[in-house]
Amino acid sequence: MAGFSWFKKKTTDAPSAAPASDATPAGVAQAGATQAGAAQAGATATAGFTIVEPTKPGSETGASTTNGGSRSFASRIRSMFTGAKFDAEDLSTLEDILILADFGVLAAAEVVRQVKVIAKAEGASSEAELKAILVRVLSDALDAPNRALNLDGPNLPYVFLVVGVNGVGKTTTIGKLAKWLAEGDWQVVIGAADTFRAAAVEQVATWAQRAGAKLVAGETDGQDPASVAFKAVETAIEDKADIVIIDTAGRLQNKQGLMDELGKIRRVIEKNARVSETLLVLDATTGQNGLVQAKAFAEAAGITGVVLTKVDGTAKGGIVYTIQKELGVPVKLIGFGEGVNDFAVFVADQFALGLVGQ
Ligand SMILES: Nc1nc2c(ncn2[C@@H]2O[C@H](COP(=O)(O)OP(=O)(O)OP(=O)(O)O)[C@@H](O)[C@H]2O)c(=O)[nH]1
Ligand SMILES: [Mg+2]
Repeated sequence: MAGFSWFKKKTTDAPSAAPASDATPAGVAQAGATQAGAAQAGATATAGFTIVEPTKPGSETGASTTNGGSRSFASRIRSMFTGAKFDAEDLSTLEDILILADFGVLAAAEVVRQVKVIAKAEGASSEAELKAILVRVLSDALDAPNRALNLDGPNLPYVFLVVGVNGVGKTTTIGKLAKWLAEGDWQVVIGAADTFRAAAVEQVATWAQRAGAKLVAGETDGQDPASVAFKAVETAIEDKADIVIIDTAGRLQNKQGLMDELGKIRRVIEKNARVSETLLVLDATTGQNGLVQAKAFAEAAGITGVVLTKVDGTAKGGIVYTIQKELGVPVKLIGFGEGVNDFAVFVADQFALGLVGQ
């Protein structure tokens, strides 16, 4: 099945997620429009905040040049078996490959056990047959019922809080996500609540412009991030916008003060709106350390979904399995490049196919 579906906004009073086909959204027809003077046009300063009005997304730079616009991501995942073969007679070699692919020792043993049981029942013994069984085992294990982004409920705006350690791809993900939602006709406001460094605001502003999203930023470095989140929600309510996405500063999971700050941001948002999603962004190349991060953020911030980024790099992907098994938190989105389109909804069977390399 295709790896990507639009959350096309319904034109009813109570918006809800309606994953449709891979149809090209209306907004895409606008590609090629110029962005003359877009950067600062419409920027206004109101009592301690800068609000930058969106301009129509154009054909500009962020677009992926690497995947031809295709949203299929199986081919972008690094196969576990590149350069490695396993012995169909002795599945301990498969177990080793799974461990090297970041499954962790217990998970690898469990996957091999299941493959063995099915292979025996079906009389499968060749490497190709066993790989096909492995795909089935992995895609069944990775399937989760609550995979879709929560764009439901009668009250707008839906607020997405995006959290994670430094440099994992939070801001890039927000840019991709905002563009994708905007193409599905959702009106998006981005809150630049990473006030830690000035460059962070510039970076998210560039993404907001690409995505056609309104940006709400603080006026001074180090401004209370919760105040920016509050203002972003307030602005979205005034605008009757659909979605607010809050960018936060990267923080190490063992820095208690910074983790507590996430609680404060959430409480402030909740004065006026509900947090629909708290998305933890994880860099797939960090392997099993991702689980340590996920546990800490789950505890401190109550995460509702994981975004796995950099799946295009040296990532091995097995961490997805461990996180879902151990935390019960679904991987909702994956990022596989730096371009605005290098982003997809996680689809278990595609991911399994990519991992096994079929
Ligand atoms: N290859 C690849 N690079 C990515 C991906 N996502 C983000 N990056 C790159 O990773 C780097 C960090 O991305 P950011 O979006 O700035 O990460 P961040 O989590 O916002 O970082 P901080 O705000 O500093 O904590 C940038 O160079 C991005 O271009 C991805 O899916 N694949
Ligand atoms: Mg950032």
